[in-house]
Amino acid sequence: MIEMMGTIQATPVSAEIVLETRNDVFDAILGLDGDLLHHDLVAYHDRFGSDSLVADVLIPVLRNVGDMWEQGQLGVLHEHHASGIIRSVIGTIRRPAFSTSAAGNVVVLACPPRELHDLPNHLFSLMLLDRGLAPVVLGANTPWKALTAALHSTGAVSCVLSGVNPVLIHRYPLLSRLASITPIHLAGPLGDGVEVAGVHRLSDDWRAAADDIAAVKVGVTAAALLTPVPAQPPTAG
Ligand code: B12
Repeated sequence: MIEMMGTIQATPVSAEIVLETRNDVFDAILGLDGDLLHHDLVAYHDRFGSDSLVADVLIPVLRNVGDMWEQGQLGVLHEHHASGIIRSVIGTIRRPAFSTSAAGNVVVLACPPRELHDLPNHLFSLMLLDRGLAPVVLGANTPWKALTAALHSTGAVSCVLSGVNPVLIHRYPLLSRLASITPIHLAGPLGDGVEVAGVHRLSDDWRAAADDIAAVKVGVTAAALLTPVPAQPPTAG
């Protein structure tokens, strides 16, 4: 991979390698082979970057794990074990936060109260880092008050909320308040059917979704530049 102007250019990957890696990763999950799983994911990331690791490999594999768990072909132990390893891989490959200046770049990612599926928060944060953004991941089960405080204190250009349950449908006043602080982006089934001004549904295509957040940042920055600075009152003397 090469780094250009704060964004990562990864080596293009063939469909064959993607399929092969998905199978290897899936086998490592079935075999509870944490070392192999960790190794395969880090090696793939080193060659092909975060977008491909997340969108081409991990999301399809996680979905498969969920389907097989539902059908009783795979145990809760596999789901827990795989989640733990994936979380540690994310920690290993995450570029140091200081490589991106936080000012004007922060995106807050969170799951609402009672939502424990926070891997998408962490995985998406890798893709945002590669787009020159500074993700702040609050993760699972974030209280609304804590989220509000985080949006104020970071001056976030966007807030991404994700989850598997469409629980927000009854929280319109709360969403409106959050959207008055910064644009809100909903991802996953959590966002189904929500229609609130300032609240946007992200695409299920992870690359398109990450590009949309990067575009929001550009829009917010441009708006700030275009906003006329109020005239200063004349100073005495
Ligand atoms: C890993 C996992 C867990 C881990 C979570 C670890 C973690 N820290 O995240 C643990 C073990 C904690 C867990 C717990 C539970 N889980 Co679970 N889990 C999963 C699994 C395998 C992956 C979750 C995930 O990351 N999904 C992300 C992707 C893979 O999901 P997807 O459906 O393909 O999403 C598509 C779009 O919606 C979109 N999308 C989704 N999220 C996002 C986010 C962004 C940013 C973007 C851009 C797009 C996007 O992208 C995909 C298409 O490209 C799923 C299987 C699945 N299909 O999701 C089950 C699943 C979500 N779990 C399920 C269940 C039932 C549970 C439990 C209730 C089990 C239990 N009895 O305890 C608890 C619930 C805990 C809670 N209160 O939240 C069900 C949910 C059914 C439902 N709709 O209610 C699923 C679908 C499994 C199944 N097939 O039944 N789980």
